[in-house]
Amino acid sequence: MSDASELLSATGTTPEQVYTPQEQPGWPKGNVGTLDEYRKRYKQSIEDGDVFWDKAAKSTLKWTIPFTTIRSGGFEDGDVSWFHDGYLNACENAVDRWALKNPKKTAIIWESDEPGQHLHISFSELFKQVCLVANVLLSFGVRKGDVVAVYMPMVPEALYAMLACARIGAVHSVVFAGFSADALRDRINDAQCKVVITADQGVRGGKRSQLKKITDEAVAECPCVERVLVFQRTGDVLATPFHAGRDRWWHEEIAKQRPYCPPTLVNSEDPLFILYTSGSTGKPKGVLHTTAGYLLGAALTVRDVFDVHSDDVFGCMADVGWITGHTYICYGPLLNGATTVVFESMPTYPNPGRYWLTVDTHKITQFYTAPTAIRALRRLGDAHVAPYKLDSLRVIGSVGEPINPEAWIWYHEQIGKSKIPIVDTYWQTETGSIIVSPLPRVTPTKPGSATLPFWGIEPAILDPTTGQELKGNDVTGVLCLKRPWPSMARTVFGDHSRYLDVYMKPYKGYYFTGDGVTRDKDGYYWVRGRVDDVINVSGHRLSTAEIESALILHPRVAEAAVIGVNDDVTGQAIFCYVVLKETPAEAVSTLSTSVARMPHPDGPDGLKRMTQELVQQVRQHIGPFATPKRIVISPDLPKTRSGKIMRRILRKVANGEIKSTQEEEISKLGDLSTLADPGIVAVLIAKVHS
Ligand code: 6R9
Repeated sequence: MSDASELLSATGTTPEQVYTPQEQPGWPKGNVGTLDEYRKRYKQSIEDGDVFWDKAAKSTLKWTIPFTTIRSGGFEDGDVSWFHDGYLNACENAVDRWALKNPKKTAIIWESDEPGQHLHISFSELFKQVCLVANVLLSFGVRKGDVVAVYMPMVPEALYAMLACARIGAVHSVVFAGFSADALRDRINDAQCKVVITADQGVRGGKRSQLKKITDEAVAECPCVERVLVFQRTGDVLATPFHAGRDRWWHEEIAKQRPYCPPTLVNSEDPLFILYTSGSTGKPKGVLHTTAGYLLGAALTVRDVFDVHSDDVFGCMADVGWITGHTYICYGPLLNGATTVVFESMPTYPNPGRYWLTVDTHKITQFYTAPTAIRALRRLGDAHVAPYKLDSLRVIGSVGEPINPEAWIWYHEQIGKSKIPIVDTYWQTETGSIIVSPLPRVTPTKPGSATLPFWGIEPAILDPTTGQELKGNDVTGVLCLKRPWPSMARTVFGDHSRYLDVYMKPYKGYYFTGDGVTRDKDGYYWVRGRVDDVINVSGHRLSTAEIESALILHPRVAEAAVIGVNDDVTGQAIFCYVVLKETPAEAVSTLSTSVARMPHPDGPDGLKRMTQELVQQVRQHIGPFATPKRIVISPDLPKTRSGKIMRRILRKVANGEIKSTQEEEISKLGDLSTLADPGIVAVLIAKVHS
């Protein structure tokens, strides 16, 4: 955070173009009618929060035992609770209500990796499948409060697994299927999962991933795991290891069960799930969400930010392994009784028209993706969009990172045909659901701005150095929230003091998001990106410390510093500076065998091999999505005399802001007088830019 002021001062100016919403013939009446209505309801949600949330919770969710208390606790001790004497079941809310009312209606459309292969799953079928899996989990001894790891590809069974946990009051911990065995192992052990649910293989972009093999590798170091439940996605039994004592096949287990399982009575504040996310330190945090407040945030944002009506088909292209998948593939759409799309493939498979083919095929009404996908598709050209009608769309959304105006305008013109509103939705794993966003057909939009806060969200912009709130418009600082909201994370699993340290303590009395933000002259919010050591690669949150820890595990690495560099497609990319241990050639053979095989790192071949090994090291420790873009092996890092790495130097050199050692370039680095060895700057510039 020490670099926050510097990061914020580097942000650009705000373009002024405003897009005013237009009414379209034939569209249903919006859930929020006008900007005045938004302002009125927003005002009530802040000034008369108890009345607002009481009504919202009662009209949106089905309560088994209604609540009488609306909110208690606060940021200071991190003891926030909402509706805490109420009881309900998340699965009953997402599934049973609609299975009873409209059993034949499609709950899930599965678009498989191969175009043309899709499935429609009705609410009654979803209900049955979820009950079967819930009974399987009960038969494995899973009980209320137990944590179940879910390591699944994008198949409906991933949702069945999550909802089955919710049904019996178990806590799901979904681990993105792109994570490596090491990362999966750490997450399983942290939450002491007894059961892991996975698949034989994943299929994406025509390629298979070995999920069960990876799970086996992880579970070999997880003494807590008693059972592994394996769904057959490909049925390639020869390629799938199976340990008869511990493993069970999904299809065999559900065949033994009754397709009804009563929902467990769950308190509003009982945990619903844990989701690990990267923070400023190397160890991922198990962000814990509870039941009622989370469900309310998911349901209301789908209804109002996406203007969902009951016959809508909600197409969120995220992966269930991330918060966006939890809230906008699984819970949010289903809580509204809408149809949700589970998309197994990728935007460019088998060609860059895949998203648009999917929209037309399933008549998707709300389409939600990340700026990185929009930028990549824009680059590939408009010809891939041209063959598609896209006339079912009513709202298109963006999430995960700031969207640059060029990408916004392309999305608006090419996908939105210059008439469909874009919702640039700002939120985080910790916020549970969207907190700043336009409302479609209501809020005038400006490309690149997430615009205005959602119900009950009171943003505050603070000066990062003094912690003073910057009131009024035309201010830039760090984004904090002033009051608790229902879907906020309640703790970090097993480490409440870390929760307090990261979110509540940096600015007393506020929740700290970790993002920099500008409030412009119209009161619109422009989220600038992280001011901490978190980088955002293709919308995936990664901690620089976590990547550094992975690099340091390599026997030859003495030190590593990782920073984010700007990238036209992925937003940011991983740039690593690595210092090697002294390894004289003659000493190499005495090190571990993998090291002994390597040539000495000083030669060009040695350097190339070393770099490849380091890339591999990060992929193996975290996952392929964390592949570094560049690794620079340097004799040292720029450090202060007290030994602190001066990251701003590394950042400026890597981003090409400083390319030569001419005095006027070097002066752009600011005060270097605290550097222990000022000579290192020229060495770094030469390494990076020669
Ligand atoms: C939902 C999600 C959270 C971080 C967040 C911020 C960035 C997300 C954004 C955005 C600008 C948006 N972020 N949406 N920045 N505009 N519309 O992405 O959760 O993975 O926890 O990441 O993503 O930096 O702090 P998560």
